[in-house]
Amino acid sequence: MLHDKDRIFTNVYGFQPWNIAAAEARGDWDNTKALMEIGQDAIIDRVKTSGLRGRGGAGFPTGVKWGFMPKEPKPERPNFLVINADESEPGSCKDREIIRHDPHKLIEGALIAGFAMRARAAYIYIRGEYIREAETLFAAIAEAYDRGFLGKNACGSGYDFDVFAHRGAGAYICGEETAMLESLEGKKGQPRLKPPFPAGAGLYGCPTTVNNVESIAVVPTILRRGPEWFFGFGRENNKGTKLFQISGHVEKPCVVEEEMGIPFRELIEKHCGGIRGGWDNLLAVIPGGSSVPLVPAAQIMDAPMDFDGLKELGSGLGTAAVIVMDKSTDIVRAISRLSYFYKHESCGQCTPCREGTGWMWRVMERMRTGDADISEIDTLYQVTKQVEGHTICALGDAAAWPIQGLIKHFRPEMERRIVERQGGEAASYQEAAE
Ligand code: L3W
Ligand code: SF4
Repeated sequence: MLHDKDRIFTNVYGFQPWNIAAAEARGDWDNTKALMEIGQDAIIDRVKTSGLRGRGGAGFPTGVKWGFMPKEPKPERPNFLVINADESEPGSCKDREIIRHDPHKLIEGALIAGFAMRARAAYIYIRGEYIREAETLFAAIAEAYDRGFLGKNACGSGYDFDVFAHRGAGAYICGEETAMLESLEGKKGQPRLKPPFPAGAGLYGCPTTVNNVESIAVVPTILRRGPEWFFGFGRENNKGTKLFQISGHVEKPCVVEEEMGIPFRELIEKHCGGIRGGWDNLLAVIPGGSSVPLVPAAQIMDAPMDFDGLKELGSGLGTAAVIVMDKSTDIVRAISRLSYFYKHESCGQCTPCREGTGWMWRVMERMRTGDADISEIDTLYQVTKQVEGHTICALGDAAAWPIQGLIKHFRPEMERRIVERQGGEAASYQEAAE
């Protein structure tokens, strides 16, 4: 169980001001120069030792990713750090709280991470709709420059480092790392084929690491408290603490930092006051943001909320955006609405996604109303399989997986609607859910 003293984000609810004086009182920017004096490779080694895995959805080991960056960048081809604050995943709202209330953790983390990777500068790409958050971020960066923490000889370390914030313009796809690089370069935000990965050819063709806000913001605390401290939380391969964002049909939706691997039931009981209408009223949960398959109530109860625990259930931790749905939810309509989201946000450059997302949404709408044919459930599933893994970026997979989860766990409900629409009889909605 995580105690308050173990929490990294001590101001996540904004009980104290975000400004630099309050941040310093919370321990941020405390002799950052000494942290940098550990040395660039030693910082990367400590991040590897901590077990930190990327907090943006994919869970790639952060220290390993940093290790891909050239150790001796050429002056004409500098290294860059790009911080992904384009938080647009439905259900995801943790990076917003960091930027609103604890922006200096992110900015100090940018300096340390950028220094470790020999980066010339960091670009923080912030979601366009985060207007107030962007204002806070710009102001916090200005404070850090005023204090000499950024810019030439940052923190008196002898290292020159700039941090720029860049506002997005409302496209979900710009949260995909290579679309973000295109967008930063002033082009249309469309994902690039990988490889090459950004570490080989990223921003302006230069070596670049793209990390999520939370991944960067935890780094100063990990270094101050020691990698073993962070490694002490969670299960093997799923270490540390994590911001969970719980929305939907719980008594008290919230964002909370907890230990990785906390069982679902404990997370909800401890921080959300339980399920609306009691545990018997739980229908299903999307545990990691809209891009991962749902998990039915019976399977999620005791599941460890981490990368491997949720993978074993055929789902994923993603950004730890936990969307809770009780039995009042029209589950087919909910997934159909997500299908519309992916259709709307597809950048359109590859055929399986451009055509497939529209096709899947239109069939899902007929599933919702019961106007489809039962045989189309299998056809729909086959189409999701044709999209999955056959596109340039993960948006195609993200559009396919929620539908696959629906078919896997709620096929009787899909069939019931069709049968009833045609005047027949079928199992009740509750029976279908079980
Ligand atoms: C060098 C290699 N680098 C992998 C790097 C790669 C990237 C990271 C992870 O998708 C998921 C997606 C969403 N050499 C490398 C290498 N890398 N192999 O590691 O890469 P990847 O491809 O596994 O994932 P991704 O493209 O980053 C992220 C899911 O997250 N998601 C949504 C997230 C939404 C937000 C948001 O709103 N803020 O983050 C939720 O589940 O569907 O599957 O850096 O370059 N050999
Ligand atoms: Fe664009 Fe979709 Fe292809 Fe991704 S999968 S590159 S969003 S068309």
